[in-house]
Amino acid sequence: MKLILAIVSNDDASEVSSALTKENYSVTRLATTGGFLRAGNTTIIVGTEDENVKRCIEIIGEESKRRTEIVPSTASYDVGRYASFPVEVQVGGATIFVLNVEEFMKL
Ligand code: 2BA
Repeated sequence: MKLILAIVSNDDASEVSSALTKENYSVTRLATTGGFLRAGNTTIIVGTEDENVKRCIEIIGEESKRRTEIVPSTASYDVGRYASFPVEVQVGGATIFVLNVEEFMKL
């Protein structure tokens, strides 16, 4: 058995967990914070048999693809004057750890 820890963006967390649940994976979601950006993200925990790991990672990848979005940004160019312009930002993606599970029990 394996334990999969997948860190995904908050925007993708619902789609990832719904898609996993639909394919009968048991899922736990934790609200987490990235150490570098100090922004919220979501850690998804899945315990599953070895033969299901590949499909689980596929689903996470499908629902959290790294993509570019255009967002409005504001810059100050003079005292009290601001200009708004669109900037491209990278969103999505997943950081995944797969761990061996020594024991699994439900009491
Ligand atoms: P990613 O590498 O895609 O990582 C996204 C989030 O995944 C991270 O959020 C962190 O919460 C988690 N994560 C990634 N690698 C991990 C690991 N080896 N162990 C535990 N958790 C891990 P943040 O820490 O806020 O990082 C956000 C993004 O900032 C990263 O995206 C990366 O592109 C960049 N970054 C992170 N650390 C950096 C550093 N020391 N220098 C430059 N850029 C960094």
